[in-house]
Amino acid sequence: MVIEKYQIEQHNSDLGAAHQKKLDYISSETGGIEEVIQKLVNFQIAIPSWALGTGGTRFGRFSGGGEPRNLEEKIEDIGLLHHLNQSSGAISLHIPWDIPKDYNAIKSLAAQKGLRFDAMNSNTFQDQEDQQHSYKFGSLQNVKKAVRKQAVEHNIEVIRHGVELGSNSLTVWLADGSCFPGQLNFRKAFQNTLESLHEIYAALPQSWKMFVEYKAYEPNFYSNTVADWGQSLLYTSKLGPKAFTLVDLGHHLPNANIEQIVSLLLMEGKLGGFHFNDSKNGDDDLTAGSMKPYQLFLIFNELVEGMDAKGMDHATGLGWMIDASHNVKDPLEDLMQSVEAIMIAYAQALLVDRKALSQAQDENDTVKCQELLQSVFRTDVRAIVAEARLRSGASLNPVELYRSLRVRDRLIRERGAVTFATGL
Ligand SMILES: [Mn+2]
Repeated sequence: MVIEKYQIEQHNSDLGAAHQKKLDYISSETGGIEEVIQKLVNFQIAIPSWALGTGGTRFGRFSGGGEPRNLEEKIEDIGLLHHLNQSSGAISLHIPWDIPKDYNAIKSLAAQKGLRFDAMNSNTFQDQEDQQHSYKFGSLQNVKKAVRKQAVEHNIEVIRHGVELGSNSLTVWLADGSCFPGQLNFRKAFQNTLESLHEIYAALPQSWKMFVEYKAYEPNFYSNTVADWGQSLLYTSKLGPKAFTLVDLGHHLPNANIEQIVSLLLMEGKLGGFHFNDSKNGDDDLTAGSMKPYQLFLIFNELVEGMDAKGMDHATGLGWMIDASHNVKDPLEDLMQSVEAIMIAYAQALLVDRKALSQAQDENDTVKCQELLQSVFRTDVRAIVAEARLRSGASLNPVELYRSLRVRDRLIRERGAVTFATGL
């Protein structure tokens, strides 16, 4: 299904007067709004192919109905999303779940929807049917050379698919690790993993980046071979200039100071990309900003400060992606909420008075520092975010329009009530 331009225009016209009132108010209260709007217009967040179906837990999975059944329908869903918000102009594929049958057909479908191909994701955390060796005891870290070789070859195959589609980065997330003390020689596991990553790195095209994503625990519960930012940074430093650390918000132990991690990785020129989500307990894969919006703002505060210090383009300097998938919401509504939360945090971070903050820091004026950050965090910037959408030709209120057009009902009619998206 497609959303027609006139439907968006009608919706925007209905909401236009109320929106303008809010925008006028914030424009009168806050300076520099125009620049913020332009940055928001440019900012795009990639959607992973696996976020379009209802996620699940090891206990169960409940289909929401009308889920995309193949890569074409996943692209169609992200196209709908992008049409509604004009901020989701990229798709991130997972191999082997999303192997295209016809590269040109997939490329032209994505182009029609205004989408580009973001980072490619490899998968060595599951065994596939036709696979010779099992990843039960790890992939790139495995004590058996033949298993490592198979995992390396899979990653190189993922790069090949990405080259065909015009992607320019590979994200490697490993489930490798151990469940029990003594199971693994940590040093050997690290060295095996590094050697395997080197082989994959050697296959990267010139313009490509490799992102090494870390995760504190799960599915392994005693050790993870890329468990934290320090370990990821060790790998990426040893690999070379095309290797970067990727931060997934849900992959930290509770109370980790993610904003500090981001700041230091940026300082080292080793922060490559971001996976947004939110959590209460661990890797909960919840909607970005649904639990800890202040933390999301503080992270963006460091991102903006750190990227500006390096003269980086906010929109293209890092890979931005949502990585969330849970059991209870309509996935498209969930993604719209995530994108909105990210845009709000980004807009607020852009409004921080950097000069005043830096001065207050130099004067050890802790109270002033907090005032400066929290006065921005407590500013309602939703009209600025909506204005950026309006100027891009998107809808003022994507969730409301999505609901009034009964998009999910139409998708269920087209695809069926009990469909399962491929992947998780
Ligand atoms: Mn992730």
